[in-house]
Order: sequence, then structure tokens, then C-alpha cells
Amino acid sequence: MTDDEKKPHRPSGPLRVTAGALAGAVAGFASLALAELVSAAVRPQAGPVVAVGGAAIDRTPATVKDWAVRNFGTDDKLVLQLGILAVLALFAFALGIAALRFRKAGAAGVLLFGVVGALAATGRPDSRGLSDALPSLVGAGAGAAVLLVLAGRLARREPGSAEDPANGGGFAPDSAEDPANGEGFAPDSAEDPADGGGFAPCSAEDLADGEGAGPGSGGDWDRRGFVIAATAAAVASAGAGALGRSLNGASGRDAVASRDRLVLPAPGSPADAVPRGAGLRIPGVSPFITPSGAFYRVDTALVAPKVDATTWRLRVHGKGVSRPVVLSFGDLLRRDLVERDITLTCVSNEVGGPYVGTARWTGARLADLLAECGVRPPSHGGPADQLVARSVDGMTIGSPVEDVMDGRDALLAVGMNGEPLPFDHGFPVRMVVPGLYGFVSACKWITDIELTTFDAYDPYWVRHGWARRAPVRTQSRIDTPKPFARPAAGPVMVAGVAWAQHRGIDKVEVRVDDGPWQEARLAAEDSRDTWRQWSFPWRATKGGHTLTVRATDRSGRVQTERRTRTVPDGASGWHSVVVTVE
Ligand SMILES: Nc1nc2c(c(=O)[nH]1)N[C@H]1C(S)=C(S)[C@@H](COP(=O)(O)O)O[C@H]1N2
Ligand SMILES: [Mo]
Repeated sequence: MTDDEKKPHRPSGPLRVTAGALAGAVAGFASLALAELVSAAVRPQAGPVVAVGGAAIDRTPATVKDWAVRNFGTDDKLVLQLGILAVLALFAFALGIAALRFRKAGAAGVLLFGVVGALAATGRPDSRGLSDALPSLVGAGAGAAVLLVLAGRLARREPGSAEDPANGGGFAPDSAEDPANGEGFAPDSAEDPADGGGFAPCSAEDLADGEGAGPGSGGDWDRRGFVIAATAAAVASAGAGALGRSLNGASGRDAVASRDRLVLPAPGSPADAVPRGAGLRIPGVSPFITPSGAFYRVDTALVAPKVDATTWRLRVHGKGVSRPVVLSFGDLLRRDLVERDITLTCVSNEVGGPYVGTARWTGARLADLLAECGVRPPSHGGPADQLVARSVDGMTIGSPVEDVMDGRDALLAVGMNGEPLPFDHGFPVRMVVPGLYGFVSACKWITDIELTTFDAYDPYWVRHGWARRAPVRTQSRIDTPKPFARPAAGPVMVAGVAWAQHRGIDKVEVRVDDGPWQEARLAAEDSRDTWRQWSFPWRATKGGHTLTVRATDRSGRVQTERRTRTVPDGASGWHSVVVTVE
């Protein structure tokens, strides 16, 4: 601990320690606030919390990320950011208390956090280079300065020591000697040339602290000065932070305006109306079309990119692309647009989980565009077997060229449920490929398509432990009754959804306890690319029961009982629900 404890006549009172922690908190707040302001000049994604969060997400093993998605769902990002802030707050308190004794070490600690933030920001896949380091570095510099000043106010005064009034409010000229540092972290400043011209403001009060305050000196600290300086720093930081926030908010304005102005052209090939009876009106069963606002969201972006459609470009290039192109959003809208109902599933969806939804997508057919660029699928002698889509935030997603060109409705989607894509779901353009999990097909905020091979390139999720190829597994889910429901004995409607995109669902069966499998009623099919609802009227008898469901797809494959984890290519197994009939 500090030398203070060895000097019983000069105990670090709880008030001074609290003030030290507060000084650290104010310095941390100043760092983040200034970083926010500078990030508005650089770009919002270069802010330290976003950058560190992003870097943490990238370094999180698939199993942990999967756990986070499972437990926090779409709130996983909020939880991560709150976690980062909580950790930062703890370090800020600690550095503030440390700065009571080791002022420069405390400030250096703040700078170290700036370096961490800067490294995280410049190391992001979408980094624009060294400028991304600025928010963290400038913020940490300001935080370190604030900590030095505040710790100066907390330094003990020796009664009768010459107090320089200039030191009252901030950056004081360096003292020729800084005995306090002699016992602390930094080398004695008398021999420290860096100290002469450095930015560490060392006040005359330092002379009073440490060795200067010999036995018998009942030193105290500058409470009034501390309160004034801390309040001033906090208020200035709040102002800088608020300004940064509003500037950052405004930076997406062009993107928001481009989305607001957008009127999607009517698709040349509209989707048929959802067949009557495809959506069972059974309470508790997911609606057939998932409203965009309720559609699951899974991505690595802490802040959803806001892309301006008017400046958006899509480049198609790579192996076997004899006619590379760069398309504007207008170019894309002028193509023949199709509208299709397609169910999208996340590979992180556990058996019975919520990461599956169906939307009516509008978009251009990807296969046609690829063919115009001279791309041939491997089965027609094309040299590229992997299509790598890249998003504006650096995400890379690899799909089999064969699949996207085999005639299925692989789309460059611009619309979701009749509206331009929401920002969270990829505005202005994303891919959607029926039959493939999202992580190998559904690149949001897409800006580049490169034709390559599976041998030559591993995209993001593959580098994180997931499979190279991942067709959707045949799955079914009981939506009602809910787990641990207590229905009354008698007729109980068991119902839910089943999916096997691009193959189609042909049969769903329900089993009560260890009884025989009984066929459920299938709702009308929209298309083989969408999920299918089912229902099973059950005569429920009193007591505890386990309901289990399994589906059979159109290729005749029965959903396997074998339980697997989501990593690397999707969970398998049967969904069961335990209920108590009363
Ligand atoms: N740019 C980008 N696109 C992405 C992802 C991502 O992290 N970044 N996640 C993918 C995954 S894992 C899935 S399941 C789908 C989810 O799409 P949604 O959020 O619109 O439901 O987007 C895919 N596209
Ligand atoms: Mo996913």
C-alpha cells in the first residue's frame, strides 16, 4: 500500500481516498467524453468503447459468443458495452486512488488505456488507418491531464508552505523539484529532463507532499480547489461528450435521409399472396411473416452502420469474373426486382430457439448479375467455388457459388416486408440465400463481392471456428404450449413451426411422453423456402407430460434426434416442452 499507511500521523482519510476515486472517475469520464467528441470528427466506429467492444467480439471464441447470443439475445451488445464501462469505472477508481500517492503513474495508467483503445480501433477490419487512433489517444491525454490536476488538488499541503495562487486552477508550471515522485513511480524529477518540459503539471503542493511533509506536519489538502477543479472538469466533459454525441448522431443523417427518400420500385416479379391457411391463427404461434421490428438481429456491429444509399457502391470482381462491375444503388434498382418470402435462420439458434424469422424480401437476383459478369458455377467449369461478400464494417461471409447460381432465389435484397431494409438489417443492400444459414449467406451492408475458392480464403466466421459450408438443418419448434405451462385437462392445441429451407417440410409429428409419433396437421405451404406451421390437437390428461416434435423434409430426411451444439454448423436434435396438465 502507500507510504501513507506507514505514517500514522498522516493517514489517508476516507474522504481523501473517496476524493481520489472521484478524481479517477472524473478523469475517466473526461477521456470518454473527449474521445466521443473526436470520434465525431474521425468516425463513430473509432470511439474507444465501440472499438474495444468490436475487438472483444472478434476475439471471442465461437462458444462464448454463442453463449452470449443465447443468454442476452439481441441485447448482447448492450451487455458488452455496459461490461466495458463497468470495468473502465473500476480501473478509473483504482487509478484515481493510486494517483493520491503516485500522481504520474496514475496519469500514465490513463494513457495506457488510451493506447489499448487506439490499438483496438486501428486493428478493426474496417479501420481507416491511424486516424482511428485519435479519439482514444486524445481522450486519454485529456483524462491524464485532468487526473494530474485533480491529484494536485488532493496533494497534501504543508502548513506554511508557499502556495502559488497560480496553482489554484489547473496547469501549473512544473516545479523544479518533485520530491513526491522520488518515492513513487517516476524517477526523481530533479534528474528527469522529461519533467522539465513535459505536460505533467506539478504544483508547488507536491513539495508539501511526500518527503517534504516531515514528521509532525499535519498537512491537509485543498478541498475547495479539488471541488472546483473536479466540477469544472466534469461539466466541461459533459459538454464535450454531449456535443460529440449529437455530432455522431448527425453523421448518419445523410444515410437516414437517403432511406427516407427511397421509394422501392414495384417488383417485376411480385410474390404471390401468402396462401390462406399458411398462418394458423393459434394464439402463441409465431406469425407467418415476422414483422421487421420483431425480426431477430445477429451481427458483430456494436453500432449498426448507417450507409448512405446515394454513395453506396457494390463491386463484383475476382476469379473467373471476365466483366467486373461497380454498381450504384440506382443501377441495382433499375434491374428486374423480384419479391420472395424467405425464412432466415441463424446457426447460433439452439433447438427451440428464437433466431429464425420469415420476411418478404425484395431484391435483384444475384445469379443473373453474376452471369452478366461472366461468372460460371463450378459445375459449368467456373474456377471459383466460393463467393465472398464483404460489408462496409469489414465482415466477410462466404457462400458456395454453386448454391447461389443453382436457380434458387439468391437475392441482393433492398426491401424487407415492403419497406427499404431497416439499418439493423442491412440497409441499403444485403444478401439473402434460401437454404443457407445467415453466417454463410446473408451479408448485411454489403459492398463487395469477390469470387474466390474455399481453399484460398477463410471468411470471418470460419476463422472463428464455424463451418465453411452450412446448409440449414431440418428443424421444428413447439410454440405453444410454452415450457412449464399448466393447461387444463381436455383439448389442448399443440402448435408451432418447422423449417428446412429450399427443401420444404413434408411432415411434422408429435409425441406425447414415450408414446407413438402422431402426425400433426400441416398448415398450407407458402414456398419450400419458408417455414411451415403445424398444429396437433391433443387430449391432455392430468399430470406431467413431455411433448416432443420432429419434422421430415421433402428429401425424405427425418429430423435427427442426435443433439449437437450450434458450433460449427448448427444445432440438431428434437425440441421438447414439459407441461403440467391440471
Ligand atoms: N455485415 C454483417 N452481416 C451479417 C452478419 C454480421 O455480423 N455482419 N451476421 C450474419 C448472421 S450470423 C446472420 S444469422 C444474419 C442475421 O440477419 P438479421 O440480423 O437481419 O436477422 O446476418 C448475417 N449477416
Ligand atoms: Mo447467424
